[in-house]
Amino acid sequence: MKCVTCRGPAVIDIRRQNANYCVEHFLEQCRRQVAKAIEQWDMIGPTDRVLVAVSGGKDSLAIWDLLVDLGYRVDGLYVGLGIGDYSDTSAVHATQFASARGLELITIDLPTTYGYDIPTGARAARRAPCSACGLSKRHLFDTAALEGGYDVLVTGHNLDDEAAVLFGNTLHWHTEYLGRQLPVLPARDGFPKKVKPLVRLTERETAAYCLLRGIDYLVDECPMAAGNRHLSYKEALNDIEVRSPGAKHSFYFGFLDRASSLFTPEADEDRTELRACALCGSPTTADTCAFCRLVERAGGHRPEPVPVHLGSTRRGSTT
Ligand code: Q46
Ligand code: ZN
Ligand code: ZN
Repeated sequence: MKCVTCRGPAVIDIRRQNANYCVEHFLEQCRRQVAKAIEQWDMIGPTDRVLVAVSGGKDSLAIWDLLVDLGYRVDGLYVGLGIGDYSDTSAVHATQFASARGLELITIDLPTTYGYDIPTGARAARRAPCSACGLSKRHLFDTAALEGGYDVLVTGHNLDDEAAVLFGNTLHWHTEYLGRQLPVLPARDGFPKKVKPLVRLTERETAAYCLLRGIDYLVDECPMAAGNRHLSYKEALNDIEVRSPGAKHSFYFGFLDRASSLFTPEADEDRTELRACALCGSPTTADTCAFCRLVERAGGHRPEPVPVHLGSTRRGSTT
């Protein structure tokens, strides 16, 4: 197996590109794909202050590393979800990554600051754990980006994630979500600009990137993910990809090129109804936002929701 660029010994094959790469040229190709996504969708300006949501897993640490390598000013944001050992270990990986590189990491601990953790909060609120978790994270990421004055919020969604979400939304014809499933959402209506610069890389590639860069990420999956529909969509797409390399890529990028704009009017309709949450001021269609309602039903409490910069890599909460 030879590297497509230098003909030296290859360490990885990328079947959808029908190409093999050595270490150096694989890392270069990862950087190139991220740079291409950023340029193609005008994700990040050269002087932007960037906040990346970090879980301690391969994708978020890979994108943090790649963005720093590409010369962007990027701080990290870690949210402790209170999911037992999983959260404790993920915090260690995020913190160690940041401190080893002298990067700034903001941390928010959900149980300490908001008085609930995902497993018990979800049960009390009668929501699926991933639904309560996704809602909490989205709110805390958005708020931290806005309060911290960041120009753009980055998440580590990769091609597998986006293709699986698209698959689920298409399977059930959630057309209102299809209109919003873009790699860039501009800042508007009280939401920060949100971007996904990893959409051109698969999770196998982000794992390989971390391995080759010596990034010590949390390998364990979240214990609450078991039975999650998103995972079964990923598995289904992986089966298709084995037989038809490149299928995931053409499914997702074909959607962006040819179909996504058809659903934009429906997504825009939802936005016309937005007003400020009576409790926290976040944009919502009701009197109070879904996050504030979740906090209440989960038996938590609302603090002053302003994340605090704690200096380089120190941990703490917003209280
Ligand atoms: S952390 Fe949260 Fe994921 Fe765990 S509870 Fe579900 S959404 S699986 S990315
Ligand atoms: Zn090479
Ligand atoms: Zn609210």
